[in-house]
Amino acid sequence: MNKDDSSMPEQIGSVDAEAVGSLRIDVLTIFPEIFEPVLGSSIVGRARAAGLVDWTITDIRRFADNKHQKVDDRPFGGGPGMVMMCQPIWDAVQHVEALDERPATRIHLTPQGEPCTQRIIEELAALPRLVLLTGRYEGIDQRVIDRLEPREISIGDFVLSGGELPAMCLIDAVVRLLPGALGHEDSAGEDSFSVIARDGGPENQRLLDCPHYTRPRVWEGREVPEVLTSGDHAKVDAWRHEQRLARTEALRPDLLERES
Ligand code: 9D3
Repeated sequence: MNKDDSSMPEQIGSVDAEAVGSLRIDVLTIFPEIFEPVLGSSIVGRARAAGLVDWTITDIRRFADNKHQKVDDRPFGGGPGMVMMCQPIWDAVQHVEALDERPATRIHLTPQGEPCTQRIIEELAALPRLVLLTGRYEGIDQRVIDRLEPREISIGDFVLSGGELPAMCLIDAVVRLLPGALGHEDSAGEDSFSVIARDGGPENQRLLDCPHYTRPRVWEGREVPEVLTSGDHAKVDAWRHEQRLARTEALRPDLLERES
């Protein structure tokens, strides 16, 4: 378990993670226990073991100023639900930011935020440090948001019960872009939504991925497209690019109109 305050970058083999510019992420939440099982697995966990990223998960309740560890209260003006109070959140942010001298980019995961895109993820992956603030209940008292001035990000126009899953989505998307995080170096460049620069041309569009096939060559009477078994790599590349364009035109024409 990676507990709060255990934030020293690890030195793995001969690679000094600090020297190559590792990413530090601090998450503030009232559900700290749900992060490690997800983040500890797969690419993100391996990236941490390799020293490319480190994170701390901090329980906002630690900063409650009352013995009941209460961090929410009833909304002024009435209405259903509860609102997260200013003081515990302010104190938690001050605490985690003091754990490291690198400047932090504050991010509040909220349904009101800017819809997340791969372009935003790429921006975040270039930063040294992220502090992610996740809300529960009806949200966070606006005054502490106004004082913290975080970047506000949503993961899409659907309603979740809190910002924890969005924070984990963001961390997964950012960490897999860190140099060395993926086994196959080219994998990230061929993702759906990644910028295509084919033949070094000016094309700067985010396309959907092409279809993929593996053995057997014939399954239940269904054959793999012949070009993929031809051994002609140039033809395979051209076919894949056509498939990406055709799929994007058919399924997501909005991606072709929007500037990346
Ligand atoms: C159902 C309550 N809504 C008002 C009628 C407001 C509301 C508050 C808090 C709705 C959802 C949430 C919890 N969601 C998040 O914190 C959240 C979120 C999301 O719900 N969808 C997409 N991205 C995000 S980022 C954070």
